[in-house]
Amino acid sequence: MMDPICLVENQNSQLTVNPTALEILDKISQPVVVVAIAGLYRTGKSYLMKCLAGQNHGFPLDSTVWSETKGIWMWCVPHPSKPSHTLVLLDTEGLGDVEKGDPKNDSWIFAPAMLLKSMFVYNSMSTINHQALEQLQYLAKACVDAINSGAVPCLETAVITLAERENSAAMQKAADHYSEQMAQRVSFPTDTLQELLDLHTACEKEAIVICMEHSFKDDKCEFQQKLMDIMEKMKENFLLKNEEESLKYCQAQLTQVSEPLMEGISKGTFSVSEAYILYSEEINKVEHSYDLVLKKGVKVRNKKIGEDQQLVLRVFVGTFEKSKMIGLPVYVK
Ligand SMILES: Nc1nc2c(ncn2[C@@H]2O[C@H](COP(=O)(O)OP(=O)(O)OP(=O)(O)O)[C@@H](O)[C@H]2O)c(=O)[nH]1
Ligand SMILES: [Mg+2]
Repeated sequence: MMDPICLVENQNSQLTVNPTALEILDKISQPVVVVAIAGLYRTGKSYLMKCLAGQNHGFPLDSTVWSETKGIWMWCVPHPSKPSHTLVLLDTEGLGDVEKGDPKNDSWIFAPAMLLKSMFVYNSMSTINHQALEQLQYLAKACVDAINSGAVPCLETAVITLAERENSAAMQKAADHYSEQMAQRVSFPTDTLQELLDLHTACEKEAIVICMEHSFKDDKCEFQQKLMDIMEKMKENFLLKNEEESLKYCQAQLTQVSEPLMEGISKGTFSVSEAYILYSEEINKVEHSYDLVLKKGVKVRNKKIGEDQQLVLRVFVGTFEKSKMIGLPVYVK
């Protein structure tokens, strides 16, 4: 169990948050009950907090008449009666210490304690006296005024900021999952476009579940919609990559299967009288070999010569038809 730690420091009327204390709060994954205590100085607040924590040691106590606790101190302990809950105790600097001079100091300490707590204890010695009630009323008013003037971030703003931070992180986590899974599961090029679209749908579903699990108060599904837009853009890129990979593969295969034809051309095989027959035979062989190539992907070959010029194997037919280019096209389905 940790020792108490200063959460908000108060030095020369300047409040600063201790980053180490924030890290401790960040690491708490259990639900928390936050109890804050305020009241006049030297009235036993720290002592009461120590009793709530069920400890013999804890927040600094002393027997002088000067205020001992400075700023806001935090103590995280297991909740004594709620299993799997953390009790966060916030002990505040004593109010009304004339030595501190500026009474504004009191409301600056009181306001964050009021904002952070789920239960607030106003500590008063013996019976609750009129002065204590007036003090509480004054402080509550000062706190509300500060919130309204924007000087202190109000709880609603804090919740919105927190939700935005959590939801952005949830969206990023989900988008990362989508791109990682797509990269892992898709073997480019896919045999069909549908195969790729099916994988996209599966990864998209998983990403939405992750986003919903980690988001917080995304009532209007704004972050989920942003995630959908991000994934749509990523899908377009995967579709393009699939086409590029298929095209590359087809080109390489076509070059390979047409090697004998190209060799025939360079040897002048088609420069004889029956060149056209020989040439047609070679073209048929190329077509047949190319038909036998597996897993060509989304780019496939059109058997009709000269229809589409997406991918063209151009052959120069020597003396048979000087300067005529004949295309063997491949096109997108
Ligand atoms: N007799 C008696 N002494 C107490 C009681 N509560 C606290 N004390 C003592 O009073 C002194 C001040 O108590 P703290 O708990 O430090 O008071 P505090 O309100 O936290 O003081 P600041 O932080 O300075 O505002 C300490 O010496 C305590 O041991 C109590 O109920 N009875
Ligand atoms: Mg104290």
